[in-house]
Amino acid sequence: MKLFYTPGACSLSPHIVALEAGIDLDLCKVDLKTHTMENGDDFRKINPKGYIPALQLEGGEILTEGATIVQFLAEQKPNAHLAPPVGSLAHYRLLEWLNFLSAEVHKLFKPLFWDGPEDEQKEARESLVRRFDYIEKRLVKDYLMGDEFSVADAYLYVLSRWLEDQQFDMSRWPKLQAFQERMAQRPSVKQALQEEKL
Ligand SMILES: N[C@@H](CCC(=O)N[C@@H](CS)C(=O)NCC(=O)O)C(=O)O
Repeated sequence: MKLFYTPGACSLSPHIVALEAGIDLDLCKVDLKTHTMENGDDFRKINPKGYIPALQLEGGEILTEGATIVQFLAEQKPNAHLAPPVGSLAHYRLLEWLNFLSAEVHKLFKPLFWDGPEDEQKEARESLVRRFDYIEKRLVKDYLMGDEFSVADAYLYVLSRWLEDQQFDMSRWPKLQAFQERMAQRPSVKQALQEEKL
């Protein structure tokens, strides 16, 4: 399988999950400003939506949307226990987290990364603080779903790195900081950061 990625962007989450699952990935870097791949081809031919991540499956089909890709990867290797069994309540808890991270947290970074108008940036920063205050309260155990790592943690880790990039005061969220340190110790995270040259 091939992952279309941009270093440090949301595609880092499926990259980490694939390593956790023991799935070999080819990596293809995408420049988001020009929408081109390393060979100069237009990435929009791969994903007409124009954004990463995109996963090319063995048969050539393209799967998009980070929250979907990580579930797909987890289900390829059920013995890696990266997601609870489909149909269990825990599975819906996982979907609840993935949807929250995607729709209510990830999107808020957009005006910050793409230099949106100042008032939009201010509003996004205030909303992000509220969202991460909520996450901080819910991080009562080592990981979002409890004692065990799940695919939602890879997503949260990537989003929490962006807080640092955007100079948020991380001391407001000590449990999140401890979570980041815990994640940084995982071999999958070390390897993904190294492969993305971060
Ligand atoms: N809904 C998509 C959003 C992905 C997304 O926002 N990707 C960003 C990088 S983190 C991107 O490629 N932005 C460039 C663009 O939208 O043109 C998902 O969750 O996978």
